[in-house]
Amino acid sequence: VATPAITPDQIDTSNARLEAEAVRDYAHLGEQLARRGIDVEAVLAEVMAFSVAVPSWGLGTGGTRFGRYPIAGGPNTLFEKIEDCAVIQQLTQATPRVSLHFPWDKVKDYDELKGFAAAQGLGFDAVNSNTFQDQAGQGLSYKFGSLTHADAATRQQAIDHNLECIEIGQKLDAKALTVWLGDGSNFAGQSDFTRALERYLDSMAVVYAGLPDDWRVFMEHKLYEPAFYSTVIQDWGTSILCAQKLGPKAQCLVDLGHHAPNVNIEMIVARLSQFGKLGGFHFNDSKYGDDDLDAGSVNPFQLFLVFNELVEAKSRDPHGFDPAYMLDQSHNITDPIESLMMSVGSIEQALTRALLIDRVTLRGYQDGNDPLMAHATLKEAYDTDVRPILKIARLRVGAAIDPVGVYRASGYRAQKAAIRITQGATGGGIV
Ligand code: LRH
Ligand code: MN
Ligand code: MN
Repeated sequence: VATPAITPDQIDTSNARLEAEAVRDYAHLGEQLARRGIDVEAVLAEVMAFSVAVPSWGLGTGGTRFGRYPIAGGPNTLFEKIEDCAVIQQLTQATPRVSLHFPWDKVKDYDELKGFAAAQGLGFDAVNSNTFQDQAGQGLSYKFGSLTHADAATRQQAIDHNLECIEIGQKLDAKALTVWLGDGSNFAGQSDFTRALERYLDSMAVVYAGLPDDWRVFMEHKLYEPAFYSTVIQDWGTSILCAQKLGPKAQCLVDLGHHAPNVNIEMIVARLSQFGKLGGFHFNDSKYGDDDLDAGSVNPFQLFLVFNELVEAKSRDPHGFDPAYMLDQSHNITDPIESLMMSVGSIEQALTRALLIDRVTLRGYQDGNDPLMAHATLKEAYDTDVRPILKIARLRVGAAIDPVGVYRASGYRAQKAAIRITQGATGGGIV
C-alpha cells in the first residue's frame, strides 16, 4: 500500500476542528427530519454507500479550441493522473474507481497499472473507446465515420479497437464498455440516416458478441458535435432502439450535457429505467450545449430531479437497479482535483435531498390531482439544507469534512509542481 499523498493526520486535524459543529448540526437536522417521519441514520447510510467514478481525462486541465491554461503541477502521465485520483478518493472516500479512455490511456503493462492503482485504493470503472479522432500510425481515417463508415475495412478497424478495449478492460477488472461516436454528417444529403444506423447495428453486434458474460455495453448518445447536421446516435430514442435490438447487455448512457436545451432529462431517466435500459451517467452541468461544467453548478434543481427518478427506480427494483455513475467534466479554469471534489459533493447533495422526498405523500397528491401540493412535497425535500448529513457521512467513512480546505492546506499541487513538468499552453492536453 502506497503512502498517501495527504497524511491521515492532516484529515484528522481538520476534522477535529469541524467535528463538534457538524455533530450539533446533524443532531438538529435529525430532530427536524424525525418530525417529518424520516430516519436520518437511514439516509446517512445511503449517502455513505454512494460512489461515483472519476474519468482519467478529467484530471488534466481541459481547455477549448481557443486555448488551454495548464496549471503548475498538473499530471502529464496516466500514473500521475491516478495519483491525483487517489487524492480525491482519500479526501472524499466516494470515488474508488477510475474510468479510462483508449487509446489515450494505453500503457505497456496493465498489471503494473492495476497494482499501482490498487496500492492507492483505486480500481477501474467502465472503459471508453475512442473512434472519434485519428491516432498516430492508424491505417484508416475516421474523418467520415467509424463504426458507421461506408467502408467495411474502416468499420472493422473501429470494431477491432472496441474489442481491444474490452480485452484491456478485462485485465483491469472493468465490467463495461462505453461507446460514444462522433459519427454523423455536416451537410443535408451527406449521409443516409437509415443505412448509417444499419451499419452501426451491424458493427455493434460484433462488439456485443465480444462482451464477456458479466459485462455491459453502454451507448452514449449526443445531439451534435463534432457532426453539426446529424449524428447517428443523437438521442435516447435511437439509443434505446439500438439497445433493445442488440440485447440485454446493451444499455443507454446519459451524459447530462448531451441534449437539446430545455429537454426534460429527468423524464428520459424515468423512461430508460422503466424499460431496464438505463446503463449509466456522465455527470456534468450545462448552460448551452456539451459545456462539461461542474455537476450541479448551473442547475442543481435538475440534478435533484434526476436523483428523484433514480431513488424512485431503486425503490421499485432494489437489487437489480445498478447504473454506473461517472463524472465527465472539463476543468478549464479551476484545479481539476478541486472541481471534481466539489462535484462529488453536489451529486451527494442531490442524492440526499432526493432521499428526503416523502414518496407516500407525493403519490397521494399525484393521484388526488393536487399539483401544488405534489410540487410542494418535492420542494420540501429540495429546500432542506442537507450539508450536515454530507459532513457526518464524510467523517464516518474517514474522508475530510472539508475536502477542498484540507487539499488547499496540504500544498499538494505546489509539491507536484516541483516534480512534474508543466506543459506549454498547447502541449499534451486532452481535447
Ligand atoms: C463526448 C464525451 C464522451 C467522450 C468524452 C471525452 O462529448 O462526453 O463521453 O468519451 O466526452
Ligand atoms: Mn460523456
Ligand atoms: Mn460530452
